Amino acid sequence: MTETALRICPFCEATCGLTLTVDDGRVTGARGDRDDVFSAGFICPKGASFGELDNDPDRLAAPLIRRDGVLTEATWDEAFAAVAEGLGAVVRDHGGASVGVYLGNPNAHTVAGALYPPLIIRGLGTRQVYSASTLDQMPKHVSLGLMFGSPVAFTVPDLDRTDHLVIIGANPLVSNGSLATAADFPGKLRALRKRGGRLVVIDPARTRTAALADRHLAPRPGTDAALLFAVAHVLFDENLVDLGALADHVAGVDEVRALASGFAPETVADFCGVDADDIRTLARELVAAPTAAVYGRMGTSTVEFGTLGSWLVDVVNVLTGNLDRPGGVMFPLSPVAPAPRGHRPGRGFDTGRWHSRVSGYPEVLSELPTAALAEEIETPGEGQIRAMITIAGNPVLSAPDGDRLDRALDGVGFMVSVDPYLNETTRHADVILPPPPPSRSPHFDFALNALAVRNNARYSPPVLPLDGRPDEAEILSRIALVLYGIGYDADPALVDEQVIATTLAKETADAGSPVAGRPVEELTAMLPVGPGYERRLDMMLRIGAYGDAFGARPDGLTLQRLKDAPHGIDLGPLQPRLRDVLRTPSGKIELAPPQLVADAERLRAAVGRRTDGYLLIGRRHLRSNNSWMHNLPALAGGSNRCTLRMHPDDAAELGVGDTAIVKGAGGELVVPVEVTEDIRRGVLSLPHGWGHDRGGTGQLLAAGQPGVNVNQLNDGSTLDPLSGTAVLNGIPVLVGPAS
Ligand SMILES: Nc1nc2c(c(=O)[nH]1)N[C@H]1C(S)=C(S)[C@@H](COP(=O)(O)OP(=O)(O)OC[C@H]3O[C@@H](n4cnc5c(=O)[nH]c(N)nc54)[C@H](O)[C@@H]3O)O[C@H]1N2
Ligand SMILES: Nc1nc2c(c(=O)[nH]1)N[C@H]1C(S)=C(S)[C@@H](COP(=O)(O)OP(=O)(O)OC[C@H]3O[C@@H](n4cnc5c(=O)[nH]c(N)nc54)[C@H](O)[C@@H]3O)O[C@H]1N2
Ligand code: SF4
Ligand SMILES: [Mo]
Repeated sequence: MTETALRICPFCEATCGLTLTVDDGRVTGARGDRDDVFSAGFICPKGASFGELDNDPDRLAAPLIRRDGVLTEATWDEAFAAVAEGLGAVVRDHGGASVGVYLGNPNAHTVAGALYPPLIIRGLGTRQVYSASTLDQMPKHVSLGLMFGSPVAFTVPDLDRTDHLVIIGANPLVSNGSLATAADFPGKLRALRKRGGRLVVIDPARTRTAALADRHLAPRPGTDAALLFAVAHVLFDENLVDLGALADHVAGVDEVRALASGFAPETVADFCGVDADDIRTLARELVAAPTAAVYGRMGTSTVEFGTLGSWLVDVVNVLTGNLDRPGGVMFPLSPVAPAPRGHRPGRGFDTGRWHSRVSGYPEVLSELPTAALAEEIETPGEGQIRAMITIAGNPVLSAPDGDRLDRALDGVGFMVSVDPYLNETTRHADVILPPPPPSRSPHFDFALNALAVRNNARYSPPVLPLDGRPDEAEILSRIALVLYGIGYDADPALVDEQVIATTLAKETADAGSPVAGRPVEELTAMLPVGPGYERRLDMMLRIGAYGDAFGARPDGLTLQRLKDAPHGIDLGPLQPRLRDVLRTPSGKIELAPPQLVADAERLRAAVGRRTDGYLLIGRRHLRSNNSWMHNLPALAGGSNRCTLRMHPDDAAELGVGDTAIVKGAGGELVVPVEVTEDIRRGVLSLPHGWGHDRGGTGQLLAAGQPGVNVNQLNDGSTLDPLSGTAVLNGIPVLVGPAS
């Protein structure tokens, strides 16, 4: 029997609504849901492959336990018992603080990943917490925290209304957007140009996004912070600064003026590889446009000056009066954000409340740099990592120096991985607990709604039944039960009910809350009968910004309302809301936080550096997703390949033919070469997530066309100091013909 069902796509930040075709209990097709309030029918090749991914025969159907050194299928009860025993022993002998946790990217795309890992970390009481964030967006968290007092006060380009968009180091035509949740990013860029707006792209490669732009600047990798400082310089120098409505809400303008004075376009032009005139034009055009938004992503983040660059993106948005106004960059309001409580000065934001044991890296958002995970496992002494929990991550491929991490994980006392695949990382686990495929999982965008270019609320319940296996919420809850000392076989609902009780106690005691003073039992009794994650979601929606305040605002959101609107509820365009967002002690935007002012000195010193030599950058592909979609026939073929792109003049000069050898601080690789004019001279690009040739994995198709692991070129010693983020773009390499 053929049916259709709606399901939000969990494969990237665009969160498209899909219409799945279901035949006899299997997903056999996926198309864009034209009635989805947010995506209006958009879909990409990954979403269209939903069925193939859901049904991939290499997905683990049952848990694996290591027996006599070999991972073998086990029952769920045996697997949880093994986790209880393995983790229990390490916690008993060395304490919960000796357990490391690594959280990978898909945690941002699952209900379970949003709700349960914090409870596991709290249950352990560990500071050995690592995630994909320090391979990705951590610099943005730090700059937002320092400027606005909240590390999650994301400044998102108002794509639908802006007149002038500057994209720096992002390729949304391929990535479909990141830290700016927009279904059909390509369509929105075309619409911008159609309505007479302009698109500027700053990227060392002429990407698909750059090809669409009115103007493309191709800087040397790693130099955007200097370029943006020069833009600020021009704004001051030519009297173009206009804070507009922000004028009374900004501190530190004079400090920024003083700092920027050292970064004239003419001073940085060689370092950036961009003409001074082009930088001046960039600045003038930003000011001339009625509204403008500067948006930076991976290329401004995972670089040597990542936090400085992320900060300067918003410095320029502020100096041109484009922050918090329609057409500029704005703060989304998620349906699970707490109901705004008006302006209250906050405690601000700081990092370095503790430091990593071996290299002394500062904590950032209670995390340590993933680039330091291997040394924390390997180095003996008090606080050494003795056990690992990985959830939805593949750091052996995604983090620097995978060979070292591979060895380190091999030596860890006990490891449990929650992951649907046996891959380069999970092959080291003692127990693998596979979550069910997406068709059997619920979806709500806890994280990404706070990044959406239009406010909205959508929920997908599981499309298909669980068939006797636990969902990921239950898997993670049972790990939490072990750590709470309650026992894995207790009722997992206990975990959710405890969160509900604590949250409502706090909320009802807060005079600013819409449920202030109400009895907790009364509110708890109003939550729906159903899975714990649904009860928590309903609670969050009801005390949230659009919520029904448990009946006090009868028109407000509840989970039932979302279920009754399967194509979603549109909550309107982004609204100015700076006063609600600001949590700095001063109550102002801190344009010149001391940590950033100090770090600018490091940049100033770099501007004089030699600019010869090759720099390596990354590249994404439309039919790939980090390391874990190379196992699907529909996505793995054709141009989705692990090749080294280089400029023809570089290839000719070096005598490089079909194959090159690339050497970096962490190792060397022999790679097939793709010569193209679409990359700046002196720059090479190689995608990440490849290198599926380690053996002992269960992704057969991927292993058959493994590619190479670009992160092996990187020894992980170079981090953006303020955020602990690994430098993945703009790493110096040597390249030559492979003999
Ligand atoms: N050189 C270089 N390195 C990079 C990058 C780069 O641009 N260049 N990009 C970095 C970035 S931005 C990121 S986000 C990281 C990603 O780093 P990771 O998150 O460590 O790696 P992924 O490849 O995304 O691995 C995701 C894992 O989640 C599993 N998974 C998929 N769906 C589910 C699910 O529903 N539940 C669970 N529990 N598991 C699931 C997959 O099987 C896979 O093992 O890589 C980083 N590494
Ligand atoms: N199809 C597909 N979609 C994805 C993913 C995927 O693997 N495949 N991964 C998802 C994830 S985890 C993330 S975080 C997002 C990332 O989303 P994006 O940031 O949009 O994606 P990237 O392709 O990494 O874009 C980074 C761009 O920066 C450029 N660049 C590199 N170095 C520099 C530099 O120093 N300066 C400047 N100005 N530019 C530079 C690169 O050439 C590249 O075009 O994509 C997500 N979406
Ligand atoms: S753009 Fe992203 S969310 Fe939309 S269908 Fe593709 S992978 Fe899914
Ligand atoms: Mo990412």
